[in-house]
Amino acid sequence: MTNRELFSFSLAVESALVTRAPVVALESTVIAYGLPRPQNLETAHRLEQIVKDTGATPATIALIDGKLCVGLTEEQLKLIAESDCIKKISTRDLPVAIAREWNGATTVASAIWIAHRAGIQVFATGGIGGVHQGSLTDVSADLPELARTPMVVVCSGAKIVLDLPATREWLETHAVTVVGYGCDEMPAFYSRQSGLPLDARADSPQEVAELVKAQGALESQSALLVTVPVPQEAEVPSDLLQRVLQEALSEAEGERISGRELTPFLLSRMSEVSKGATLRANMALLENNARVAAEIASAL
Ligand code: PSU
Ligand code: MN
Repeated sequence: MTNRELFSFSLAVESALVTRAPVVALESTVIAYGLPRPQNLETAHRLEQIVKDTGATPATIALIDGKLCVGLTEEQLKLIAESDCIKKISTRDLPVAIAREWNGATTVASAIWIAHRAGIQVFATGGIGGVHQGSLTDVSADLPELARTPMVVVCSGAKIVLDLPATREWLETHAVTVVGYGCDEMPAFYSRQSGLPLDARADSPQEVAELVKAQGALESQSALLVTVPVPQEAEVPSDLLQRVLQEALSEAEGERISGRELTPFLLSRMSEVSKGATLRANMALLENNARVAAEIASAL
């Protein structure tokens, strides 16, 4: 294992890992940057509770004083949700964050990097990063990390602000198997439909567990991406979605927002313009994905 001194495990996560009980890793950029206050801390609590109620141990991941924390205390979770000095840490930022003892929230990329090395098999989030739209080439570090991290990653597809066909092609090229959980096309974050193909469909945690077993037997090095559609009642109608998306994208282009600021900017503008409809969808899909991930972790 990677140098243990870099890590700090909560007691609950430590004992679950020792006894090989089911654990679900959760990221923290969605808490610090993906959702507004106070819904962010409420959602973080709810996700942990849903994982527990489904019989698994939640391991929210973040950096505190430069330590790779796997499982947070209430105080640490509050710090990530409420402090103005939390950095967004992707994999490339890990050396700097450790050396300078930063507090930071982890993206999908850095959270799965940490979770895998901590011995966790299953991870849940809302939507993964991917290939961005627009004139500038911007590809989320989530994609290459998925291609080299053998974990089960439960999400609702890639975030709708992205170039979804290009993101789908990237996953295919880099041998990330994309499974639809109870669906026949790849979900599109706030929307249940994308028209994009899946590699397989699974209708139960046991079916996913069989795929994981086969991946393990192959010694595959890439993630199994389990994509779960947003619950029907929380889906954002497509005409509203297209309108708020176009508005957010053109504002970002006009204000020349780029780099790590881009995704948080787009998500928060869409929530404002849609009067909270995208925020409600985001919270609903995060909760649903945490539950599915806990069921899969229990089946493994
Ligand atoms: N899922 C959500 N909301 C989010 C994210 C995921 O529902 O805010 C975060 C994840 O942490 C993901 C990041 O890794 O957005 C992608 O950011 P970027 O495009 O800068 O790599
Ligand atoms: Mn980027």
